[in-house]
Amino acid sequence: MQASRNPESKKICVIGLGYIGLPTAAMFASNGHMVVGYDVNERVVNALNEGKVTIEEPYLEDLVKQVVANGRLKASTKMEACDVYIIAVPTPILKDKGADMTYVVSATEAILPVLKEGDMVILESTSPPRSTLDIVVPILERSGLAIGTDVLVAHSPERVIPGKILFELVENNRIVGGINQASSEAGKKLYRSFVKGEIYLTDSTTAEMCKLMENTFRDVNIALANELAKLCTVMGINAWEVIELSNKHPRVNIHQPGPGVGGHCLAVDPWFIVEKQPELARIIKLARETNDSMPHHVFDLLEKATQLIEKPAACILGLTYKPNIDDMRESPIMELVELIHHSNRYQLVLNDPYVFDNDEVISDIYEAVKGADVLVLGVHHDRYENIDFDRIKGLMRGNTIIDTRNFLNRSLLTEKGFNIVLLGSGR
Ligand code: SAJ
Repeated sequence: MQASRNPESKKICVIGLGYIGLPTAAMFASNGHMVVGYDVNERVVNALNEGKVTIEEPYLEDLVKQVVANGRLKASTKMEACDVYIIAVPTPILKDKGADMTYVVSATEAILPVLKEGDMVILESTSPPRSTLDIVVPILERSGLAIGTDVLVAHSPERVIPGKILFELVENNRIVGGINQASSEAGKKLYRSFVKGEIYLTDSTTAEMCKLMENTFRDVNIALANELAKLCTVMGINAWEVIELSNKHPRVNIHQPGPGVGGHCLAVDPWFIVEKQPELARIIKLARETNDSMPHHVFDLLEKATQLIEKPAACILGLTYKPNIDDMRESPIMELVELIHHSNRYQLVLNDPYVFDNDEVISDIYEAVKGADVLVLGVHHDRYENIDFDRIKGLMRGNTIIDTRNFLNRSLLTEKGFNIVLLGSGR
């Protein structure tokens, strides 16, 4: 790998080539830097070196192909000396709802043998408050270098939404929280190479808390919508209408109810705050529990709709954690699938245009619905917009559709003879 002649150009190592690390690596590589993507997974490394990506994200493969072909990005399972190390490894949630920081620890330890004076280390992984100070810095100190002067350290949380990652990496505002002013300034200069949004400077612990609170804000608001949905169901009101009309108020923005909250962010990050202050983080915990209850709520709707059928045949449309992506992480629909299996009552078929590696999935929707007593619309993929319901009607054994997203045209389908059960509606 050739060093660039541009004096601002750095040799950057991005550790962890997942949903965030890979697009970030490609972005730095296409903006004047030489990038080494480090990952312990050989499959990911080999694929990248062939210009292929292992995740589905619009425009990513084209960008990766380009920067691999022009030699600005390569991947390796071996750590090599660079100027900047960006840690973008997963921080999964443990059974007790605490953050599993093992990957952050091993990523930081992997840097140690090659760390030298003048380097910078940035933690991008979503982490509980004080992780940069209490986990990353003490490991780096084992190098004998003066952390904060010889080596600068910052936390700069990723804030991009799957499906729009490349756009949001550039356009979103960014926070850089250094362990001191020099670290913050250096981080800002680095991200400026591709970020067009504002870059705000703060300390590392504040940056960690900002990231967690952004996702918590969304999770709590979705919980409020889900609570409203349950209330409306028993009170004979339509929650979707309540939300639409309430949101006409200039200072109200009620979120959308649904079958639950998935993904590796909203369903996880609030727990990292609860972990630190369980006595104080009461609304945050209750919101998590409310959203986690939604697959059970949908299961109850299903049970009610099929109570007179001995061995009901159910078909679920949409399995991913949100529409138009292939990401199954923490998908509430998979939790629903578990509940259905556990009940031992149903014949179950799954359908999702983005999911292939599941034996229960029948890709052709018209095959999948054959003989079904009830359909559950779990995720509103755009590709479901053109479903031929006249054809579906002829293929199903029953006529009930549970719509968990207010996606279907209820009056039209009722006219066609379907029984539409809408989550959040007591009407
Ligand atoms: N959902 C609802 N109702 C809503 C909005 C979302 O039920 O009104 C559900 C979705 O169906 C999905 C889940 O919430 O299951 C999460 O989806 P999302 O689109 O809200 O967010 P993520 O998890 O894909 O990405 C979030 C984003 N955070 C915020 O918008 C504050 C993104 O900017 C973060 O970078 C990302 O988390 C992350 O990596 O932390």
